[in-house]
Amino acid sequence: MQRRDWLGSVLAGAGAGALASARPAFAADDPQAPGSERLPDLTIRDVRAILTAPAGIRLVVVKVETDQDGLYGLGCATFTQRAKLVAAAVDQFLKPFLVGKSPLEIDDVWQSAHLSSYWRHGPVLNNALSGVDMALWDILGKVAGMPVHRLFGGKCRQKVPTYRSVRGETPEEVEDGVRSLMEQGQRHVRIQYGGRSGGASTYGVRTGAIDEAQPENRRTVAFDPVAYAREVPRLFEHLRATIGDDIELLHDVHERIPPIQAIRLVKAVEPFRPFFIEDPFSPEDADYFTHLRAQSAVPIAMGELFTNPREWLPLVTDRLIDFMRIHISMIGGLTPARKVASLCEFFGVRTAWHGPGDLSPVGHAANVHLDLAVPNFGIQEGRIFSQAEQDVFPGCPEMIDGAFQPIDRPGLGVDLDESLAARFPVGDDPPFDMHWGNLRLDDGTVIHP
Ligand code: GCO
Ligand code: MG
Repeated sequence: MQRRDWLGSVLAGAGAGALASARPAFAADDPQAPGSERLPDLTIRDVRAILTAPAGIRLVVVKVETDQDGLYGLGCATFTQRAKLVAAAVDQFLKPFLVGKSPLEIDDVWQSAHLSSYWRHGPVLNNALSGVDMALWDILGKVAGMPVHRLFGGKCRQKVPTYRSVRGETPEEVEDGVRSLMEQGQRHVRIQYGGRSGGASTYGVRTGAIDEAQPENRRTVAFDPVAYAREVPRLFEHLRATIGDDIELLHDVHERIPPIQAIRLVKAVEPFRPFFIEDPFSPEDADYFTHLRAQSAVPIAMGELFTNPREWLPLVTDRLIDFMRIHISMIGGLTPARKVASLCEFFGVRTAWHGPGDLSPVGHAANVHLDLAVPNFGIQEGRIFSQAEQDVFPGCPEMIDGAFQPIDRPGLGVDLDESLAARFPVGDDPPFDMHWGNLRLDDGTVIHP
């Protein structure tokens, strides 16, 4: 029956004593009724972890295959520091738990898999679950012929503004980096200060050289929190003086300095109007946020280390942070992240999902779909994907003029070429990235990485 006729009959029914006789035109379980459940009866046939490192960073992607040939989903499960542990959790535990179940009962799969280990909310199991969860949203989008952002209610914006990072050993070096990103259309730039030798990451002021004579797992990176906390406000001052106000500046403290020094640093950069200051404290020191809030109006971003709702609930409901920086796979994927975004909406907190190099293009795509669909979007950490990444992951999010473009292909819109992925094998965990657990003060005290 044509929709028009169906409506006509309903209205006619309504005309003729609607209250008494508006019998529904279709029985509740009539498969012919418009919009009734005509999705295929699918089951999960296989769940597999795929490790690859096209940019030299260990990535974990989960592939969920259905019993319909060629219909599969991909999800990001990247916990780069413990990639092989996540792969084991997927292959040895989630696969036997999920094979034979429906891929379309997404939240039930999430809840049951989450509870299946009894002990929960850890980064390894959360990432394994995230890989499956994102893959199920990918499958549903493909079945429905819709991009995931449409399943989330459709676009609230036409593109996803991003920020990218620059670092340097001198203010002039950082200034050059900011200018080059501005030429590429970036209006938000994260500025980091610090040396890089032997793998030390983007953060902090390095005082000592790397002791190359030491075996890898005992090499330390020296860091001076006092010099760092003194230098960063000067960096902001230099950039405001040389580049001016026509750029949003962000900075990541990366939870590396004592909380009281972080409060002083945040207050010291306040005159230079940072867009946000990220991770001033570690999750363990979250009670300092009330003290910071009482002394400064600098926007605060927090969350990449969160794995448990107990970590973000009080910070959001007490309005102690302004940007939610969660790494979506660390909390279990899109299903919980959507709920966090909705919670944040009611407390004036905007999203700024974690988007580093140790997130696969599938994970970046998941960020973009959520960024397009939530009303309380703030900013997205972005990056440009290398040719190798684009070859291994056809459909990588595209950056134009500082913004990720909408992904309007069904599902998450990113695929994986497994034979190419195999050309970038992941080595043994970990090759002791220098500073994870080896960042120390001059007196040898180990500090947060
Ligand atoms: C960021 C982060 C990262 C992390 C990295 C850890 O804000 O992008 O702080 O750079 O250090 O993801 O593996
Ligand atoms: Mg960070």
